[in-house]
Amino acid sequence: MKPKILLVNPPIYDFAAYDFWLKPYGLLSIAGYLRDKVDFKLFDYLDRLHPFVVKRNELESDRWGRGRLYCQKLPNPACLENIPRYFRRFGLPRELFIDFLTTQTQSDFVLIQTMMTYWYPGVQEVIEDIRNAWPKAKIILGGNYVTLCAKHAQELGADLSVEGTNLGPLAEFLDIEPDSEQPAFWQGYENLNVGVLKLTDGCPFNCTYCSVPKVYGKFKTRPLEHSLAELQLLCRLGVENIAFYDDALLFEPEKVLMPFLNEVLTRNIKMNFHSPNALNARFITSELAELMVRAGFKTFYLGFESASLEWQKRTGSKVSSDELAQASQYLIAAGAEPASITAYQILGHPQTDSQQLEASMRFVNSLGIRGMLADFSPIPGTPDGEFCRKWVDMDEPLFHNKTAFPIILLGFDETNRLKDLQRQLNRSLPNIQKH
Ligand code: B12
Ligand code: SF4
Repeated sequence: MKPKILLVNPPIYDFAAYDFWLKPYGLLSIAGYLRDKVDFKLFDYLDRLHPFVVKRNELESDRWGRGRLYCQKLPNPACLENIPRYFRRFGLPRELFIDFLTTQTQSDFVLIQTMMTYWYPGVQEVIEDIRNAWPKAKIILGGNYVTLCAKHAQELGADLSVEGTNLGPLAEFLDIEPDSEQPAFWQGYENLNVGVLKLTDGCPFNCTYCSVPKVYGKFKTRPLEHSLAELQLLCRLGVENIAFYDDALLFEPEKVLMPFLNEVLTRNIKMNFHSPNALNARFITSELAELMVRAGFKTFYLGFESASLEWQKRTGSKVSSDELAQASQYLIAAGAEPASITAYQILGHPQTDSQQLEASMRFVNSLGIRGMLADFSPIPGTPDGEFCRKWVDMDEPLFHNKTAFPIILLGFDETNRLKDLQRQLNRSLPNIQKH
């Protein structure tokens, strides 16, 4: 008999959360690798097509499949009680999961996705409910929080924590050999309108605030046929929007992104593509911009962070101001709407003096594209995250919270002033729409 596995994407405990094409892609990929050898069930607390959410039409999706998550207000956690923002629990109500557990046959294993390090209270909640309802089930955690805060995660009481990308311990624990040629288990959803793809792993840069180089090692491309098969599966399931979760999607584009997009055109696949995880403007040539627009890219999020040369050099020189300007021009010339091009800039980075954030925001605005402040989350094990021990206890992941840290560093008034300025600058752009 096949083992039974329940897959869970936990609720989020945070000051803010929005379904910005959020899918538990690590968990679905693992389930895909085990397909046919296991009986799966999926409970995704963040699924906005779940009947509970669909009934509340105030949570409708925007034209690219994003939208607000159902939420309930909570008191701030004790260590963040001085942060003057409302703390909430985002995702399906806890009772729905408890009902689900009491009406289903027990699974042998429960695989839980972990994501942002400071979202661990959601993982804790799920573990508690499973231990109460299904005491015999073996609980397995994997993903970003487990990888970055391994010691902390071990204290949550799971039976196995799969750190990083090595699936050996998982295969051994389940006694099943994963088949990494298989696409992710998208069939776990009854209704699906948004999918995710990842054509590459890792990144060739070494930014001082980022964990990717350490976790993934050398940049590698994934087999093109694998990604195309997964794209076809998503098309068959009726998906209209796909977000790329790559860290360096545009690096060596002739090896993977360009052949992938050429196939999309050859096969006449109509899909809206998005890049929420930031593209590197350095690699956008006029040819690549034209291909991306023609093949269906609708939104372009570019990682910029600061126009200050000193700050750029200090943090890894991933992109320069000229490269951002050039890339914006190429994208606009290729037919991208200027309002669909957004440059992210870090708010609350510890080298705040050299960052010259306000001047950088004005520079982005002068290019005629949108700016977006990406609140800084200090990550343990990175040079900048370790430096933040000066202000917060980095061994308590709640202090990595991206809403809290800029307020702790810059103060509430300064944080609000910069956010207001960003809104004003964006409103000053002609024909601006929400993208
Ligand atoms: C996609 C992504 C996002 C998406 C959202 C993803 C989601 N579903 O929530 C978007 C673009 C919205 C996003 C936003 C942000 N992100 Co982000 N994001 C990522 C990214 C690129 C991938 C995460 C992911 O889905 N991994 C899973 C899959 C895709 O990876 P994989 O390699 O195939 O997985 C393998 C293993 O990890 C393992 N595995 C993975 N999951 C599981 C689960 C189980 C059960 C098992 C057994 C194994 C397993 O098996 C897989 C196969 O080998 C990571 C960087 C990275 N490369 O990990 C940053 C990362 C997680 N993000 C980060 C940051 C900083 C942010 C932001 C704070 C940025 C900002 N300032 O706005 C925001 C926060 C949003 C919020 N509301 O708080 C940080 C982490 C911060 C932290 N403290 O945890 C990371 C690590 C990047 C970095 N800079 O170092 N992000
Ligand atoms: S370019 Fe992006 S993914 Fe690569 S190291 Fe820098 S921040 Fe991380």
